[in-house]
Amino acid sequence: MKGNKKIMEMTLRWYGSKFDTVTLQQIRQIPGVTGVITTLYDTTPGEVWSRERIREMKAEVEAAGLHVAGIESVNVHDAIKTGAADRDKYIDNYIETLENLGQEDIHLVCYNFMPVFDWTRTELARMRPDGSTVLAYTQEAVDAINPENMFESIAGDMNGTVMPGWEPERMEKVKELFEMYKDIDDEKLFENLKYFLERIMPVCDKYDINMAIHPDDPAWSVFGLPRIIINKTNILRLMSMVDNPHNGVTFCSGSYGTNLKNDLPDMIRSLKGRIHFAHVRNLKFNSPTDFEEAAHLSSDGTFDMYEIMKALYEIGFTGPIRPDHGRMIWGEVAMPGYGLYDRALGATYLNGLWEAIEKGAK
Ligand code: DNO
Repeated sequence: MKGNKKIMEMTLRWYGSKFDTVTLQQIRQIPGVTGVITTLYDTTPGEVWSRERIREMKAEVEAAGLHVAGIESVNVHDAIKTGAADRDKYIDNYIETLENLGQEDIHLVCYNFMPVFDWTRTELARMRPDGSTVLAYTQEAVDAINPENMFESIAGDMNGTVMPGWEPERMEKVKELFEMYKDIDDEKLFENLKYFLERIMPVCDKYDINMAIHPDDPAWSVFGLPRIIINKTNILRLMSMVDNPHNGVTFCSGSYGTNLKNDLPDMIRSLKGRIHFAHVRNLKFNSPTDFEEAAHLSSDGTFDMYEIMKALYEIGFTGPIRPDHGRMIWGEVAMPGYGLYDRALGATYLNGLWEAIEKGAK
């Protein structure tokens, strides 16, 4: 929301001044970008965020002429995901964080319910014909990893770096985490998610906080772990399980799009009123289990980006939207997927599509 009028708002994800190579001043100069999506980066899942810290974060962003359009993410503790005996303690903390965010006028929270790993890629810098490098995934590479030596082999594959989306403190205790999830199947995970959402809905209703679940990426089970936020059937099931508009979705085209059976514009239309946040990016498939993250432009990848934006426009989408993983171009050195240049191109392209769709509809 910008001012009092609800509109689609172009934003960029920002990793905070301590970690990000991209500055707020640079983001401010991307035409049409008015907000950032960020989080408190030195907190751990399960911890209560204080109002003071939230205020500091907002003040820093606002001093640069931008605003905090939403939080990505308030991570969910594994005790909640696994339904452990102490989950209520962590849910109480989550509720307190939501309360503090609401009191500081923040109304969008993106989160995920993926066991152990957040999004997973197997290459951080695959070279494309134009010399840019991109994140890529092959199922063969995942299948070659022995889950017993998970941390070592993943760290090795990535030259000692950790995936930008992964929470390092979770990587260190990966074996323990696998143990926690050993009796959790899809149904249990659904149940635990429902329990969590039912408990947090009252505070979301009170402060008008939109919860926006991020899909699992890739949209299938990896390393034998259950994954449920993967397709239309499951996401609609979740929407009706807790049928409150504050129980909503981050529509991420690049994550749902990993499964070519997912019809993205159709999914968007079926989620009318429940999409609170959109991540829009393109993928290029070399085979159904080998894909790379192309430029945002339709012609560079597999998705019809015009149809995706049109579906969002047609359902009356009014939340923040952001370009997603960008290619590394023009010699930029940044966190894989999260440099400035290609995401700025992405934002501009998406804004162009939106303007054309909006004007064409009049
Ligand atoms: C990847 C991101 C994800 C996302 C989380 C939400 O680039 O979209 O890491 O932030 O899954 O909790």
